[in-house]
Amino acid sequence: MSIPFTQWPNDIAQHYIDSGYWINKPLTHIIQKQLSNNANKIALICNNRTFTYQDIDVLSNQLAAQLLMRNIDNDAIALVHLPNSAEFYIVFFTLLKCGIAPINALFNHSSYELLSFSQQVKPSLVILSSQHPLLANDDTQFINKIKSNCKQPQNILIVGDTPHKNTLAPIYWANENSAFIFGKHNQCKKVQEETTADKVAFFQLSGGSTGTPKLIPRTHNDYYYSVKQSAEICQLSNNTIYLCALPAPHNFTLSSPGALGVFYAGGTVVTAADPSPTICFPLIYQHNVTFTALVPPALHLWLNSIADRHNGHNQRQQLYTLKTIQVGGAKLSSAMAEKVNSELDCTLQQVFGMAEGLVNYTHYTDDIWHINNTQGKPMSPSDEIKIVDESGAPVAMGETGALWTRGPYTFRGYYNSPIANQRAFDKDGFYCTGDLVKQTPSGHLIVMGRNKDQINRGGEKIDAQEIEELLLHMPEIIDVALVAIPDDIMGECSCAFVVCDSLIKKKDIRRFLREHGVASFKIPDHITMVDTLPKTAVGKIDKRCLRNSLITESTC
Ligand code: AMP
Ligand code: DBH
Repeated sequence: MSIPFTQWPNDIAQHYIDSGYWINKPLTHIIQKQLSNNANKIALICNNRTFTYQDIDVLSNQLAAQLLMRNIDNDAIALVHLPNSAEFYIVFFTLLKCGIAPINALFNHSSYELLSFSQQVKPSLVILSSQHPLLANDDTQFINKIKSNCKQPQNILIVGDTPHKNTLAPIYWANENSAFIFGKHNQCKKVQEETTADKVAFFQLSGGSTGTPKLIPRTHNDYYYSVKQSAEICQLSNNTIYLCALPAPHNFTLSSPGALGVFYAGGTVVTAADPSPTICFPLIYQHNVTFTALVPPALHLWLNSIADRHNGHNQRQQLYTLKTIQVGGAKLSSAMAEKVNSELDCTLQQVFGMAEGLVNYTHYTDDIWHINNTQGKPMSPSDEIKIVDESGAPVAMGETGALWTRGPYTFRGYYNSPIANQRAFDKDGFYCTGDLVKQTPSGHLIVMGRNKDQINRGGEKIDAQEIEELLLHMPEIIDVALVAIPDDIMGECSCAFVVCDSLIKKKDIRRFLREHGVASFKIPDHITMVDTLPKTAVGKIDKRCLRNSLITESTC
């Protein structure tokens, strides 16, 4: 049985096929298409290890053969938790070849998030990294917990530390010590791919705003289209050398155009552990990187680094080959936008996207005002958007309203979430993005704010309700609200307003969340103790009033 998901209505699906958007090919075709005349081109560089397109194909066949020996059902789900590395992509293509749909958790997710995802889907396979503190510190306890959320037989695969040799990291079953034997030259029978392109290929993660982390089913057809269209708009070619510095599973770095766009174009992906200048600048220099994607706080670090009086000049020289910097995930200020060109001597591309689908780009041909001041326009001629006021009526051109969208790569429903879907979609299948935008006469969007209960901490999304619900489990806490407050570097950070019935310290609140295994980016940056929380006329916590009332000096 295939993974259930909300399909596009038949007539619309047929329109996407007839228009040539959905090409009826599985995502594995992105690598396959390079095998005829680009097989020996370097596709991936990771810690001085290089992998050609041929290597990716051969190694993923070998790993697939091992997985298939376990008789994991076709259409099973795997939970994957790997760092930015060659193994991330090889595992991704392996699972697609097997018809197993991955959920790629972010590497800065921790036990709380992994257990929540596994509880929701009961995965048939979990793939973990020995490099994560969860395993490095205490493997048996965490593995036992996650196993109890898995389907029988519980398959837990461990990817070991990155080797110094030019090979794949050791990969082994958690209960067996011997690693599989891989060899770039050991041919292995090609996996019989049974996948069809209209099925769920994998799940993206939603930033969330309703308490439970939600999963976004992405089909081969819709995701392949978003990759292909992105690669074309961004003019990628086999000369593109892309630095993947943000988390690899993120929709931005995977498909806008991201690593998949680069593979589609036959270029090379260089993986970086994080977007810091210390890690990225030497990689850009060493591998002649031409293209990369950043969130605004990372761009801020890069600009500071090259502004350094002592070695800023040398640093700038390391970026000599870099032509384009994409910035997205959170709103970029016009002042910072201008500096991409004036200080870094690169072309800026703004990207406003979402794991649910819709992606907007500024184009190379746009005038400088649109590049620096807008978040781009929808990438597909078939993206439909409406910008509406609180009554649902379209706003006048140039006015701010809520953004709704549907299109050939925007999903139609969260996995197994009928109640959330009722709220997230209208009767015509438009998805409510939760973003407030205005549109310029040229069709570009400017993000003005948001009407979802979320904090955008420099591109990392925090679901306010998820943290509030957890904190209410602390016996001393009787009421709590998590809100976004402005931050010079992150754009926004989080502040928890807490009402307690007995004395607790702020550090106890943070420790409580840490002990529950919550990812560290979700731990409140500020905590303010208050006697009561303001309420609206209908009795809901008045977050707008809280944000306005913030006296930041006393919050840390
Ligand atoms: P996610 O749900 O985690 O995929 O995050 C998508 C959300 O990130 C969007 O709905 C926006 O709220 C925000 N976002 C992404 N790109 C930008 C951008 N360039 N400017 C402002 N907000 C952005
Ligand atoms: O923030 C995002 O989710 C995002 C940003 C840029 C995204 O999903 C994308 C591009 O595809």
